Amino acid sequence: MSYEDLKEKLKGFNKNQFNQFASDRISLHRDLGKDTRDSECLEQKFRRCPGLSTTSVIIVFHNEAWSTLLRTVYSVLHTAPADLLTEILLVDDASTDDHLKTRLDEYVQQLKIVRVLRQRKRKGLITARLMGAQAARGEVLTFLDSHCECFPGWLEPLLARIMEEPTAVVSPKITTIDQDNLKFQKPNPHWHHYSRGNFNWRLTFGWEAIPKNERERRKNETYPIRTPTFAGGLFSVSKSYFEYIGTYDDQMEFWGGENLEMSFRVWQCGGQMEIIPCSVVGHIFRRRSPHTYPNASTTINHNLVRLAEVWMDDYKWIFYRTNRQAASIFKTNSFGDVSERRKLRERLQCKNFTWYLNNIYPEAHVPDIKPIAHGQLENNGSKCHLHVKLTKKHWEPVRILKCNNRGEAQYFEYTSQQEIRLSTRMELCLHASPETVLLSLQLCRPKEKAAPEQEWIFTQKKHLKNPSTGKCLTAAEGFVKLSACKSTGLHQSWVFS
Ligand code: UD2
Ligand code: MN
Repeated sequence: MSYEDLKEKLKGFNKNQFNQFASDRISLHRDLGKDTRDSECLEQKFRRCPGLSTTSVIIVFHNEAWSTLLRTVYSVLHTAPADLLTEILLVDDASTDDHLKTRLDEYVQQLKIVRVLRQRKRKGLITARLMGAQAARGEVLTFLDSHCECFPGWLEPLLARIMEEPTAVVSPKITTIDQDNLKFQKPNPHWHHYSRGNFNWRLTFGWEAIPKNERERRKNETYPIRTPTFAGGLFSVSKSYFEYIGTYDDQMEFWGGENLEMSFRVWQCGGQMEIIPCSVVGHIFRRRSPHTYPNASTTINHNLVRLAEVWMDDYKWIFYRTNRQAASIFKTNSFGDVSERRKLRERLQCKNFTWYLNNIYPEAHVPDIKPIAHGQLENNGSKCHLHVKLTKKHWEPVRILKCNNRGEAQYFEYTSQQEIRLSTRMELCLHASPETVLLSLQLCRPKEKAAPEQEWIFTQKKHLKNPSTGKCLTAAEGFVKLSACKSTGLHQSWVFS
């Protein structure tokens, strides 16, 4: 690479958080090659017109690169049967890049069925999608992000499922387009662990393997996978069902949370969220978001508090304990008015969140709504509080537990199963290793009862005693360790403050 090329590559990466330099040099019409889906997908037949409903494809964007946006558009045009595709609506969320203005308008004119709509003021993807949905003329709405590519045969299985079950909200299997080299990860028939969506108590979306009962329910690969939540960017829904079920919460701003809100709402109000593995669409996943907007982290929490207030009943307290900024948005009542959304829940006679957890996501670990004790874990002898330095990797055990007053205040909770959980990382438990005096925070292993290393008895002397080792949590020179329980002194005396 010349110096100039290198400069251009870095600039593209900074702006988009993917390799725009590479994208700009790949054909807008690239062929993804041989259809590698499961043979059961290839054998499926679909009735042509009149048969499946027609769809409007809605793509919202904010300052998307030209090549990725247009490759998304062409990919839809090349893969969707013409008689099923009413139009492609590109909804601009007030982009500032020049190439997305007149140049885009003029370019898409030659494509006939592609229209550009513009949201004047930057309000985010939620209201932009609503604008697209309102203008859409197809019977089904199909949403895509602005950096996707569709694998052959992706559209028919989505539309067929909606014909069969009009209350289904269906997502394709989302495959990765590599952010560094734009390589499209093709479906592999030996994938047996088709993943589905979940969430944790910080209300972040994640992926997981399909549990056994759902694997057994599905007779073959063409069967929909029932999913507790969806990623939210790529999906089809009947336009009339989308309206019936309450579209989106239009007071959610910019980015985030709308996918969980819709997942809870659809399930609780009688619909279903599904992933159709015969439908495959690629998406460029990025490490970081390239978007800027005022108070990014409060915005997401603002959206999350809105959804918790409407859909989660008392389980919202678990979320507020794990996310103190959300708790403060709740306390100061600064999440806006949710009365319309609550009325919607009432009007549709939706089930409660307990029903959702028991029936749709019984595999979820549900912490106590009210733990036995909660707060900073403070030592009565050295007056220090327990804290840990967390890594980004949530599955990594934390070895160094400190007890001094330098670290930020962290909250722990003492659960009804006698574990000590870190409130902001509810999956991490205080863990006594019998072979060493070391303590660590490790993934909690709850079954009916806490694992022996993770069980702590809060004694009358305010000791925290691990019965499997018979030892007590002890503050010692800035750290904590396990040592023989003593009847005198305060270094083993703890309080949740
Ligand atoms: C994921 C979803 C996305 C949305 C989001 C949570 C997938 C593959 N992606 O985002 O659809 O549910 O989680 O809200 O499931 N955009 C705007 N205005 C903005 C910000 C973004 O129009 O202020 C557009 C953006 O150009 C893109 C889409 O919205 O087309 C999603 O944003 P993203 O791609 O940056 O976020 P992603 O994929 O992490
Ligand atoms: Mn995206």
